[in-house]
Amino acid sequence: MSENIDILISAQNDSGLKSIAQKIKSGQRISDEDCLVLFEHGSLAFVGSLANLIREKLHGDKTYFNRNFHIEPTNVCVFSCKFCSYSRLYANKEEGWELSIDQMLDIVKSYDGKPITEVHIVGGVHPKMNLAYFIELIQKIHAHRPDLHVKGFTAVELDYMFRKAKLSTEEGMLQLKTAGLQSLPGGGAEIFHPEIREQIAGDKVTGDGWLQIHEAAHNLGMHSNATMLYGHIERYEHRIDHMHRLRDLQDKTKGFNTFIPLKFRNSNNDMSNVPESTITEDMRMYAIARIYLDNFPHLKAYWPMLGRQNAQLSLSFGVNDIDGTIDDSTKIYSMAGSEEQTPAMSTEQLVTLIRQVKRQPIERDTLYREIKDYSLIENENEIAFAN
Ligand code: V47
Ligand code: SF4
Repeated sequence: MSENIDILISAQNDSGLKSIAQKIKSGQRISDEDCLVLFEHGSLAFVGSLANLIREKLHGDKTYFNRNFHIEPTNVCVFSCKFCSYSRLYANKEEGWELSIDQMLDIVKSYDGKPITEVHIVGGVHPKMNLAYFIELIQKIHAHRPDLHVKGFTAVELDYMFRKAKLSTEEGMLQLKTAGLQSLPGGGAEIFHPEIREQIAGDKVTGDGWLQIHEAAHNLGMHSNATMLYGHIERYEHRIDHMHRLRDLQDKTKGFNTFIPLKFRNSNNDMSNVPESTITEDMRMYAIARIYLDNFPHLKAYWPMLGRQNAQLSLSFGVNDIDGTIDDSTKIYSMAGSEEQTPAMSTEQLVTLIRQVKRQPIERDTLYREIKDYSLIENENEIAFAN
């Protein structure tokens, strides 16, 4: 692999790209200016090979997935993000839903006896679902199934809950942690830079507010993920600013597990006039994120949004995790035009997807502790699956 990179570097005529590649090869951090050069001038093959070098240095061929399921308490939302195809102002028979605690517990109970390790809880921001409501939900899930890792609530939901409860971020987070919340998903980050954020998500938590909430969680020993919604009206400079803020916070807390670039999908929303990014641009985005975010251990392609074949392709462009939702009733992408209308993949299918591109399938828990190495299993029948 290292010889291939030497060939790539010596074949490079652009002296700027050549010196960036040398930096990456020797494990140095790239600057924002370098990152812009990669976005503007790096070919897919160039950034892809460098990202793959880093991916293989960090993880070899290991490709992680986990067994989880999603609960979406509601799609009623007080905010009005322009890219959102999913939220409704109020619940009605056709399009809006709001689940009671018992209904959500029934979803949890439907996985009894199945080897699921995580529940992922995210939804719209319902004016009546407050901190006390979610504390009760988490406590009940925890009491029913203490081994299940509860990953829940975007910084957008948390900011609203804490403000309504008139609590500081630290106090609110502590209450949720005490109830049994173990980590935070990466949603709600969008693009931090106010020039873009104000246009696409102007009424919800600011970029600084999002970062402050994740910092508070990290300070309590909780881990979290970070996303970035790209491929709409932002410029490369905004993507770099976004990743810069994440890299800085990660230097401080080391609390992020995974970065998840989310490709903007344009169906059924107020930004349907904005064209979607190409697959080439998506793969360049993954690769450059892998190169720039040198302190993030993992890079995830969320297959229900990207589609399974593109997620498979991303494994050659820096990605080492393809989520692994066993049964994803998430509507946020299907309503925005994703290929995956009812996203669900069995463990067997996930393992096959990873094996087809000669990588090593590893089932992990939320914190990336390895549960099972599927490359050691010869007999397909031994791949037990949960659904
Ligand atoms: O914040 C909304 C995005 C996010 C669209 O942490 C859209 O493991 C594309 O963050 N086109 C929520 N994206 C989902 C999320 C997530 C998903 C899976 C795993 C994890 C994790 C986190 O969905 C929102 C927003 O950025 N989104 N609408 C759209 N039209
Ligand atoms: Fe509400 Fe989230 Fe949709 Fe924004 S993206 S409108 S916060 S559900």
